[in-house]
Amino acid sequence: MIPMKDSFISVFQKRAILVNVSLTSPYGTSDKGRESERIDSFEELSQLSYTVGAIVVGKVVQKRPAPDSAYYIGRGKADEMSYLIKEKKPDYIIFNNDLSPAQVRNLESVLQTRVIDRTELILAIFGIHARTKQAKLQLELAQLEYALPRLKHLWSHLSRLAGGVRGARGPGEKQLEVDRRLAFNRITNLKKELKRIQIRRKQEVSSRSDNFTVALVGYTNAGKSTLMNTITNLKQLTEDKLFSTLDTKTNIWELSNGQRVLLSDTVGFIRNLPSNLLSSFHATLEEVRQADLLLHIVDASSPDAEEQISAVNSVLKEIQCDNKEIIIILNKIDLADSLELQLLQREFPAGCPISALKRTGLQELENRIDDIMSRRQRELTVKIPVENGRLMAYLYERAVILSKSSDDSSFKVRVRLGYRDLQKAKELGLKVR
Ligand SMILES: Nc1nc2c(ncn2[C@@H]2O[C@H](COP(=O)(O)OP(=O)(O)OP(=O)(O)O)[C@@H](O)[C@H]2O)c(=O)[nH]1
Ligand SMILES: [Mg+2]
Repeated sequence: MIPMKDSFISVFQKRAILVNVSLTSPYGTSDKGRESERIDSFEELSQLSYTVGAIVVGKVVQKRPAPDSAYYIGRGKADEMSYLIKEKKPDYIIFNNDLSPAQVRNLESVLQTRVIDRTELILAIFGIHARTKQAKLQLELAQLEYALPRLKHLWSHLSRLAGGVRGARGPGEKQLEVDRRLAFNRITNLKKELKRIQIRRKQEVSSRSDNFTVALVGYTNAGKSTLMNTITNLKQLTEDKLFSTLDTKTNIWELSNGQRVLLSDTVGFIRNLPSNLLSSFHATLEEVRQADLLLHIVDASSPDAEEQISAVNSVLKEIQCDNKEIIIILNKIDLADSLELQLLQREFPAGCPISALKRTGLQELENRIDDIMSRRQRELTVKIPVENGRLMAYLYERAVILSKSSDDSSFKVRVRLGYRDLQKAKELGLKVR
């Protein structure tokens, strides 16, 4: 048996000390480093911890040029933390950084407290919110990939719990080997199953390709689901917590001029999203990949709005969606500080200011989408019964006819036309095959 399930944390109502190490290289940091630096890391870590229900009893910060290879925070700071731990008696130490299995092991032996890194914390949040089969499978894959290099550590951790003896030895190498093989097999099976889901998803999405598809993307908690609910009258979960949505929901959005758009809401992004999470969630992100247009929802009331925008752009690049047409939506303008909003608008002049909650700015957003739809064209082959002269006349007027052939009862026509005209043509009886 792989000790996976039990060893994944439940931090709910547990006492936690938060640790944030800022890496401030005197020689300059990488772009990713700078991005992490500017976002209010502690605020975000607190929010992540709040989302899993932890009770924060202390905070520790450290600035250092590079992580310590053995302890990440450095041995001196780890010793110093022991005093705080004696006083606050936390159940967990939560790091805002990703730690190697060895660093976790070393820290736990000095601090005598369970240490959780950023990826494990995010996995715990995903664990709370994974409801559909697909989200659960994706999560299990990400958990296994995270746990595999840490199996030995998890085992000794479990045997400690079971035996109550600190430092008890883990399983023999043979047992570990069996577990590794089991984990590998499960990973292979999960990947196959998810690939099947992704292919099915791809087919489903492309079977709707005669519709103009729009996907909501954005930093977690920016207001994607709220916007989706507001404009499509859906009632899905929106919460002031991170990663409320873990799957994709698609619904019809009928614009006020009668145009119909398929709108998808999906999982939120975060800076330094663990890469195995991103690759596990490929099936969920299929909608984003195939969308005709992305709406990038930004929480304009957040002091970190600009950094969040660049974190989302990095993820879009990673999933090869950075060359898609995108409208930046500056949401929560009802909350935003007016000066900060002005600065943001200067930085993103094409940004569309709205409040999803108060329903303001939505008409302008619709106009922008309608405009893009009228410009965007697609090619398709259609069969038109000879007696449908109105449709044929409409296509001659509005579409580019690329080729045409006929038999006794119908015309077979290859046309290029705008999405907006496609909808009207459908009303006249055009059937897309
Ligand atoms: N004041 C205000 N609050 C908003 C607005 N839009 C969303 N919110 C709030 O922001 C919080 C997060 O909204 P969600 O819609 O769940 O955000 P999300 O982007 O779907 O988040 P994840 O699914 O976690 O990625 C909720 O408490 C919403 O009520 C807005 O325009 N104004
Ligand atoms: Mg959501």
